[in-house]
Amino acid sequence: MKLSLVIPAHNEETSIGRGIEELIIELSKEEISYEVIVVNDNSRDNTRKVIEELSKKYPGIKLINRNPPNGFGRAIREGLNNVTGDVVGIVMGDLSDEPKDVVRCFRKIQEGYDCVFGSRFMRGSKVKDYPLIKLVINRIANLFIQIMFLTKANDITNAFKFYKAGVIKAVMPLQSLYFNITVEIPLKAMVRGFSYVQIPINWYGRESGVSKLSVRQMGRKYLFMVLYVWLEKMLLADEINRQK
Ligand SMILES: Nc1nc2c(ncn2[C@@H]2O[C@H](COP(=O)(O)OP(=O)(O)O)[C@@H](O)[C@H]2O)c(=O)[nH]1
Ligand SMILES: [Mg+2]
Repeated sequence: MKLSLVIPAHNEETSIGRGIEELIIELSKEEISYEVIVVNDNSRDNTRKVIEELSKKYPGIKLINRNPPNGFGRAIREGLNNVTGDVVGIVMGDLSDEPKDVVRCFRKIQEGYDCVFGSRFMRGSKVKDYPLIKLVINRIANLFIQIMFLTKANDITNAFKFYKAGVIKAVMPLQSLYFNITVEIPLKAMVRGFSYVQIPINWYGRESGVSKLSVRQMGRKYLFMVLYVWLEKMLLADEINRQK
């Protein structure tokens, strides 16, 4: 099974090079065949150069340079449209995720699950330097999602998730332009009946660079996306009832 990693990047020159190199070293050690698709959104710093240099050393790296308008969701979607692997993982470019967790998620998919969700809030997880306000909003938002979708998955808003390639095809077309894509993909996969498991992961707050996620700007977009997929779920349930 080949692993395709999609990494969105916007002004990450200080961390992305080291992050990808550590990731690739771990994947090589585990003898996992891979491609790393970096989707760069018009970074004003040296992100592009850093990736271009690194891809000379590691041909498994593919760089996509997007044209404006920017957007986390737009970038992820473009990355997903270009994957060629059997398993797709979404990983951040700011060193927030651990290479070992990438391998663990990939192994879980190999066990047979359609989706593997990394959770920062389980026994065995470790979270470092998560801003307090974001943390509180995160827990409330995830509780809301858990109630709406009757699920034990308690970190749906976390982008760090892995899918069989067929799941990604089944959730298309995606609508989100921004960070709300982090809820759109897993919720749609759940509603469509794919199997999933969550495993504890470690997460580290960024040591350099600037956070691009503004909860104030994104809150409404997350809410609308959760409601949107919830309505899809209701429609599907209604259709199943009609056929009975
Ligand atoms: N391509 C692209 N990547 C983005 C955009 N916004 C954020 N990212 C990347 O998405 C990842 C997560 O963003 P980050 O700022 O760390 O969010 P936070 O951890 O929630 O504060 C990082 O790798 C960013 O470089 C964007 O508009 N386009
Ligand atoms: Mg981050």
